[in-house]
Amino acid sequence: MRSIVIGTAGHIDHGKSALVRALTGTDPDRLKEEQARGITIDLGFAHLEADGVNLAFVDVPGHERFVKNMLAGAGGIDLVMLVVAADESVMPQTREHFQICRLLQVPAGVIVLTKADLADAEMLELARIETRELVAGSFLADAPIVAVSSKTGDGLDALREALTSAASAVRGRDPAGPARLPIDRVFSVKGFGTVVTGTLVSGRIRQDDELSVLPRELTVKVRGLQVHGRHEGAADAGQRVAANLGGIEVADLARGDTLCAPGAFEATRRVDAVIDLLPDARALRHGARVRFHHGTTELLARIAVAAAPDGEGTAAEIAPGRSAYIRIRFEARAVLTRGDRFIVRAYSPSVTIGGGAVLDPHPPRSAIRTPAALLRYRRLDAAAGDLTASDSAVLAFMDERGGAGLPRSALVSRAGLSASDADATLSRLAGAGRATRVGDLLVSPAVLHDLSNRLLAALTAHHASQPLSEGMSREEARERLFGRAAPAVFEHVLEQLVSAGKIVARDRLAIAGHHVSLSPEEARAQEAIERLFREAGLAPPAESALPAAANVSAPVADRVAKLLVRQKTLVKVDAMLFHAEALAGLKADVLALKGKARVDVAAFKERYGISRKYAIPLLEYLDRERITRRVGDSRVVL
Ligand SMILES: Nc1nc2c(ncn2[C@@H]2O[C@H](COP(=O)(O)OP(=O)(O)OP(=O)(O)O)[C@@H](O)[C@H]2O)c(=O)[nH]1
Ligand SMILES: [Mg+2]
Repeated sequence: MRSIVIGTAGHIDHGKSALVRALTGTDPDRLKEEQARGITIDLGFAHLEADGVNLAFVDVPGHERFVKNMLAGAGGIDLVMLVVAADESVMPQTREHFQICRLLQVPAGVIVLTKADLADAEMLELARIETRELVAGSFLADAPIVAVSSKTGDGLDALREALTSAASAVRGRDPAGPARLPIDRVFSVKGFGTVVTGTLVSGRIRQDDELSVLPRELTVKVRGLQVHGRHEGAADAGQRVAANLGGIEVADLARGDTLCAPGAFEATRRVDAVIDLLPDARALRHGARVRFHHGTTELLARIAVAAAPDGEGTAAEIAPGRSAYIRIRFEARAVLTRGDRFIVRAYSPSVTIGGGAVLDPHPPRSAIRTPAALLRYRRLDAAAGDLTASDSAVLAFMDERGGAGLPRSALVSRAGLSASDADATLSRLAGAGRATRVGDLLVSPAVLHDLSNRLLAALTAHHASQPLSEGMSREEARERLFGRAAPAVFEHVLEQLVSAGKIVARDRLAIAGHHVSLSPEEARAQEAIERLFREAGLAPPAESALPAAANVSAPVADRVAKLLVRQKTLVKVDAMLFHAEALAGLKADVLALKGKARVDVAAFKERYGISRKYAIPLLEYLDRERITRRVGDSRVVL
């Protein structure tokens, strides 16, 4: 069955709770204090089935001191019943609650003129006119206005009809999104333990699910679920849910916490957003401390004003009725994602001053008042050319990450997409050539292009300055050019360049077709040094003896020796160089002793006619090469 959550809104004493009771038979004022004082203090809940639709009501307090509680209720509603007492007409919290619903982008609603039995035709007409004036140009501009009396029951049938027809036009919430339930109540039920309630604003929760509680970073298990008082195996987005949680005490939870799918959200201290200031609010100063309301949470925060979306005006403050790009810094951790709507109230006196939407829940620590920052805000905020605002934002996040790439998971936790939308977005952007998929990362094609070009240039320069080198080592290339890039991005660039035939990537990286080029002097030295080592066999010369022996300068001897090592003609054993053929011959000779004799240092020295200086490193070399193994003072051949 379809479920719709309907919130009340309106001034104190205008008959919101009486209306909910008249519609559902349930008194939403459940607290003793509420009943004693005849006012609503905290949220109340009731429900009704009409025309095959489940209508869940969230009744809010009208008192100006409890707007905070009203906000905790308004966060998850699909429809608003804007309640105006016919005998009093529009009052301050009628306006404030209406503005809150408008700023939260509640999609639709019904206007109810209550206490019709106390008003004559003229008063009713006046209330009707004033209410129409209030909502002109807003989402409620064409909403039906129904006059009712909760006392006599007049108009209730018409209201039920208006509600079910408005409900049928409401687009359902996304059950494919990540599970997310801002907690509005926590209590314990005898025999069950901890129970939380709230509106499941997206996704699905099943019995036995393991969920996270953010920002506390706790893990809980769903022991049981109730939807509208009935036990269910699962609850879907748009339903009011009571969840019995295992693994947690009542004292460890509070209103404002979020029950959600593990990994889907990351708590944050700082977000970028766009805000609309109410026309009758005071100007909002740069750096102002405010109360930030979102879901069922209230957080203290400071607002840094970046710029107006059109770039006009000063960033020192936001004028009433204007919008602005801002960075919000929270005094505690917030659970937010892109697209989340929020309300901002002045710190003192606490009145609603505006509201807006989160553009980036995890912005980098970058300047926000530069031309580049304004451009970035615009990319995050608005559709551009044939790009939707969401795609444009994903590309902005990707560009910002450079070679590190944007992990696929960020499309959910940062771009606010459902898993299926994230996949569709990836394919769409990659298909259009706007993004490149490298494993699990999304990388800017321009960044990849730039990395390729820089690698080619660096290899060319390397060949020019070190003609004796076969190429740049992978480690050097990675560190110098790909320092902040993901390892997968480095490999991707190499693969692309190799398959395009532009480079050769073996132990070292070289431009395709590169050959080591020796000067005549170096060529002579190479020949001389090689011969020297070949003839010396297992008793080679020290490196310091090479310049004199080959009759070249020390730098040339050094370069050539290194080249011979890279070419594996010479092999380094500890601090000494040996000819590879000498070592190969030694290995074969020692292997031939297998099963016949053990090898000890003295015999080894004698067999090859070498001193201890060579014998010890060579024996250890044989151990490392697994030709021999040391047993006590001698060695066995393996
Ligand atoms: N005559 C008459 N009285 C009504 C009607 N609706 C509500 N009342 C009375 O108006 C008073 C306030 O009603 P509530 O329903 O508590 O008002 P509310 O809007 O919920 O008030 P808060 O929750 O405190 O903001 C109560 O004494 C109700 O009995 C109505 O249709 N006719
Ligand atoms: Mg009430």
